[in-house]
Amino acid sequence: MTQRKRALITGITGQDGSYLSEFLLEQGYEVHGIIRRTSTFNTDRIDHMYEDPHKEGVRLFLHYGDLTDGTTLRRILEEVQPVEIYNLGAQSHVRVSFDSPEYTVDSVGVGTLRLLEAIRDYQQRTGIQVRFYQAGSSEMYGLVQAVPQSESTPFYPRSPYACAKVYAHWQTINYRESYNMFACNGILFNHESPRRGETFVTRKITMAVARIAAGKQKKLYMGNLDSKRDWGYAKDYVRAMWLMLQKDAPDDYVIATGETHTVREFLERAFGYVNLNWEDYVEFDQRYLRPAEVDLLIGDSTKARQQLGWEPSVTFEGLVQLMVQADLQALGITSPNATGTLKPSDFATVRQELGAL
Ligand code: NDP
Ligand code: GDR
Repeated sequence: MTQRKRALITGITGQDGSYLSEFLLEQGYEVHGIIRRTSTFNTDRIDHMYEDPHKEGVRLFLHYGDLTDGTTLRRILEEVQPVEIYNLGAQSHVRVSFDSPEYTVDSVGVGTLRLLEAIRDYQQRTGIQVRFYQAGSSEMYGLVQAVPQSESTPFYPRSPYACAKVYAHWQTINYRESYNMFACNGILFNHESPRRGETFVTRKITMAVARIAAGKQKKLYMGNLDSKRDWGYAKDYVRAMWLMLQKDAPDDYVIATGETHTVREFLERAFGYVNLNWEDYVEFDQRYLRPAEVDLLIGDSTKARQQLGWEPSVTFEGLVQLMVQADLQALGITSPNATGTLKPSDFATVRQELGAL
């Protein structure tokens, strides 16, 4: 019998970690994830996959660790003996990285270095080849140099988070070239889903739309509405991570839809889905502005499309709809038909049930 492929994921409790785990389990992998000890549970996104490890045939295992703790990373590597490692763990909020720059750089930048060093020693000692994926970001492009942004566009990072990602990107290339490691950088543009963290702009908007429609919220406070992002669907993007590690040779790839929209357009479409006018609800609050902003992101993923056979499956309109629908459903509101928009009158019953009328 051939042994199952074993993958290790840092950041397994995050949006991408949860989708990637599902995907790898479907592919027959044994999946190991690193989680952080917290005083309240942080495993909501993966609870549906988790089973008692004492049971026969279990293929998802969790280990306590942290990217700021190199000793534990080494110990987990020895224990798990993975053939693929996906480094998704990060303090991933750009605005927060201005408040907490040292910690952000420690987890995102030095954390990647710790993991690469652990892999280098592990490979040298055991002779086992490990394939490594680094979760790079379109934030690395920062101040616009040229559009659309491709693998050859220069970086100009605009936040502690983005600076740390650039460092991790170049360390990954450096380890590939210095130690012949199979190490790939994905340069992923924004990708969203109903599992997106609640303080990122798309999810903040779709949750507010559902709550406003249900009469549970009156206003939505936002920052800069002019910035443009290339938004895709997270499930499509984790497939690209895996595809990179299945190639004969390691390389770096941009993953993006090639379309860009302003935050304002996202608002228009999300509120429009429930037939509300966003301007009646949205207020400005400067605490959501960043000291330096990234104005325009639009990715050119030709290389990934040609060499990995990757394509996005969800349009901007489809993404907004599926996120609003999921947040409405979470409040017990279901759309009368899957494609149509909802009228405010459709929410009357729900409002009544919630005691909001
Ligand atoms: P999330 O913020 O949803 O998840 C981040 C994960 O990292 C969580 O599991 C979190 O654990 C974990 N984590 C945080 N700090 C540490 C640490 N010190 N040590 C170990 N783990 C830690 O991010 P996404 O899933 O959206 O993104 C995944 C990766 O891809 C990140 O590296 C992000 O920077 C990058 N990226 C994301 C893009 C996007 O649009 N989503 C685009 C491009 C890159 P906990 O649950 O305990 O907080
Ligand atoms: P981003 O995502 O910074 O692109 O990083 P985010 O959703 O936080 O912001 C997108 C844009 O919206 C503007 N904005 C607001 N943002 C938030 N969070 N809250 C607000 O109230 C608000 N109002 C306006 C922002 O200024 C920004 O221009 C995400 C993260 O997932 C990173 O980890 C990842 O690397 C990049 O995407 C690609």
